[in-house]
Amino acid sequence: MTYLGLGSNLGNRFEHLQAAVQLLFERVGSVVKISSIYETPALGFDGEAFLNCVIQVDTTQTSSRLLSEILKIEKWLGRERTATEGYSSRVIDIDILLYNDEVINKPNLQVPHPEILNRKFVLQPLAEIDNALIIPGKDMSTQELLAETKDTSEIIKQSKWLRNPIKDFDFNAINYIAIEGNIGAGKTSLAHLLSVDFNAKLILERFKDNPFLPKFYEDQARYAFPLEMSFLADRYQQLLEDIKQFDLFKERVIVDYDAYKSLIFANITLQDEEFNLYKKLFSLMYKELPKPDVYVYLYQNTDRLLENIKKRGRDYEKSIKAEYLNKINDGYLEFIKNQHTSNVKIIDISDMDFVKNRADYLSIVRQILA
Ligand code: PH2
Ligand code: MG
Ligand code: MG
Repeated sequence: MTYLGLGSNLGNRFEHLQAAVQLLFERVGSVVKISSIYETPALGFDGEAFLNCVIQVDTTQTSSRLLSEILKIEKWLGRERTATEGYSSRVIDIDILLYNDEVINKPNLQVPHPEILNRKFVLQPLAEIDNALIIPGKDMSTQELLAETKDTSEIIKQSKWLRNPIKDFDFNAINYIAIEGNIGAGKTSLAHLLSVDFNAKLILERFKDNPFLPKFYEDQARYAFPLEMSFLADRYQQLLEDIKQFDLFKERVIVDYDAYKSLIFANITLQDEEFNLYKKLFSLMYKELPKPDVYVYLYQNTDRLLENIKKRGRDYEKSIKAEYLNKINDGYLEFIKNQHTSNVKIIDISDMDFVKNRADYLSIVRQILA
C-alpha cells in the first residue's frame, strides 16, 4: 500500500485537498483510506497555516510513474516551483510517504519520506489510518514514532472530512459480477482491480491445478474430453460452494469466469458425440448455479491476446494459435447474442491498457455501472 501526505496553505485549502484526492483517484489508483484533516502551523518557514492530511491509495503504478503523475497533478492545481532555496507557501503539495515496504534512495525520490519522524502533521494522520504501521528502515510503528517525535507544534483536527471519489459510483444494484474474455484478455487482472473498488470478494478460476491442461495443448483429440470434464466439475464445485456461502443481497462477489464458459470451450474442442454427452451433464449442472447480475465480456484483438499470452509465459500456452483464439471469440459472441442485453457488457479493450492507465480502468468501471 502507498501512503501520500497532502498539504495546502494558500487559497481555498480544503478545496485544493479535495481536488488533489479527486485527481489522484482519476490518475493514480483507488483511495482506500482518508485521514481527518488537521490545521498545522507552517513548519520550517514563515507562512500561513496548512491543512494537512494523509491518504492510503492502492495503485499498480511504479514509484517513478507515481511521482511523475503527482508532479503533473500538483501543476494542474496551480503549484509553482521556484528555483529559490527552502520552503515556500503552496496551493498543493503531495508527498510520497510510503510505497509498499520499499526503501528508495534516488536523487528525485526518497521513500520513506525522510521527514516523517520530524512531522506531527504527517505522523498524527498516518497513525489515525493505521497506528501499528511500521515505517521501513525505522522498525517502529507510527504510534511509537508519534510518541517520540520532537515536533511540538500544535495541530488541530478539523470537523470537515474529505470525500472519497468512489462515492460517485453506485455499486448497490450489482452483487455478482462475472468477468469473461478470451485467453489472455486480462480477466484476472481486471477482477483483482474491481474487487478493491467494489469491495467485493474475489473468486478466481483454479486452472493451475488442472493436470489435463498441459497435456491437452500437446494432444487435443486425446485430452479434450477429460480436460473439459474436469474444468466443468471444478467450476461447478467452486461456484456452488464459494458463491452459495455468501449472502448475495449483502455481499458482493467478482469471479474471473462464468460457468457457461465450459460449454463454449467444449463446443470447440470436443467431437460431436462427446459434445452431446457433455452438453447433457452441463445442462443439469448449469441450472443449479446462481447467475451473475452483470456479465462482462472483455473483447481483445487476436494479436494482442497472443502478445499477452507470450508475456505471461505459461509454457503449455505457447502452442496456442490465432485460429483457436478466433474460434473461442466467435463462441463467446454466439452465446452473448442469445442473452438479455441488459446485463451483458461487451467492453472493447483493444485500445486500452487498464493496468497501466487508470483512466482506461475507470472507463471500464463506468461501462459496467452504466
Ligand atoms: N510542508 C513542508 C514544510 N512545512 N508545514 C506544515 N505545517 N505542513 C506542511 O505540509 C509542510 C510544512 C514542505 O513540504
Ligand atoms: Mg512536502
Ligand atoms: Mg513535495
